[in-house]
Amino acid sequence: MNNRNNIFIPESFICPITCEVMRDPVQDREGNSYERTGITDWLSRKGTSPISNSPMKVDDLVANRSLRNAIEEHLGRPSVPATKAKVVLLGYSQVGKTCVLERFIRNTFRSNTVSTMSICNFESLNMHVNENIVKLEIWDTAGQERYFSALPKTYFRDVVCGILVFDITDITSWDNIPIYLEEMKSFAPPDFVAVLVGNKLDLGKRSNRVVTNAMAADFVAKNVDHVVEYIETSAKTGENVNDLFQLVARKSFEVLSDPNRKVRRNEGSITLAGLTAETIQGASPASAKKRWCC
Ligand SMILES: Nc1nc2c(ncn2[C@@H]2O[C@H](COP(=O)(O)OP(=O)(O)OP(=O)(O)O)[C@@H](O)[C@H]2O)c(=O)[nH]1
Ligand SMILES: [Mg+2]
Repeated sequence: MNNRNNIFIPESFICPITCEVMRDPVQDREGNSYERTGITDWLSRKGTSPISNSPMKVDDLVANRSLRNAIEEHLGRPSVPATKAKVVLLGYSQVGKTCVLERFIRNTFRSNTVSTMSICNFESLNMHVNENIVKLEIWDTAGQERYFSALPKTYFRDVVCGILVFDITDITSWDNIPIYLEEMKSFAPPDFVAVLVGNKLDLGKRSNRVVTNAMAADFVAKNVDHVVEYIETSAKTGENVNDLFQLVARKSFEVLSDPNRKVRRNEGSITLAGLTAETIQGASPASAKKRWCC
């Protein structure tokens, strides 16, 4: 039992290495949690678990978000107010949008999923960006056209960051990426950022890859106004999934903390509930050009 500044702190909130309340807990394969910096430093020197003494690597560690949220909840939420960022997952059906989100939030993977049919799935959690806290509100969308086209355009109104997901082994999913970007350009605030994600990296390693790094890099280069980075993930193995959302939190925070943001959002025309005059007046170029590969 711990008592710091008259607040009761359960043992499970204390890192066994640093003996401090954990801010960024990570979990090993045996289910033990540690403060990230403490265990990283320990492993670089010893290479074994401090609890069982068995061999352990930094790669064996995964973020323990539920514990972090529990700690923050217990301590009365973070002292720094969170900046809220609406994030939307977009991409063709079956590319793994729901699985990537599940991997990040619950650290689980299902090999048989049901296609998302609504826009009701959203997850929210706090992420640290240096000393700041960004509350990511991550909305999953349906990739199937009949459900996606039913998505109200107001849905994009306050989106700060789009995660454009394709499957590196599926060319159709790649061919559809520009459609999602156009959709965001038409309906999201003008300063939105997008991260391009090539998912199913585990399959690509078995020479099934059809979308190359060069193709993705070329797309980013041609869309630098919005697409800020390309990252490859595997929801199955978890590879780069945490890095993806850390990147999303960082980029979202950059957008939201830009002092010129408000000015830019109102630049040149009226904005009605986040929609620009161009959007209000005419049909979007995206919807005119829309081509779905079914
Ligand atoms: N091998 C492998 N399979 C994956 C990966 N991510 C998702 N899958 C599989 O791909 C299928 C589709 O995953 P979902 O997450 O449901 O795809 P989605 O993009 O949400 O699909 P919609 O909801 O229809 O838009 C499932 O069978 C998953 O198990 C991955 O990284 N590697
Ligand atoms: Mg889905």
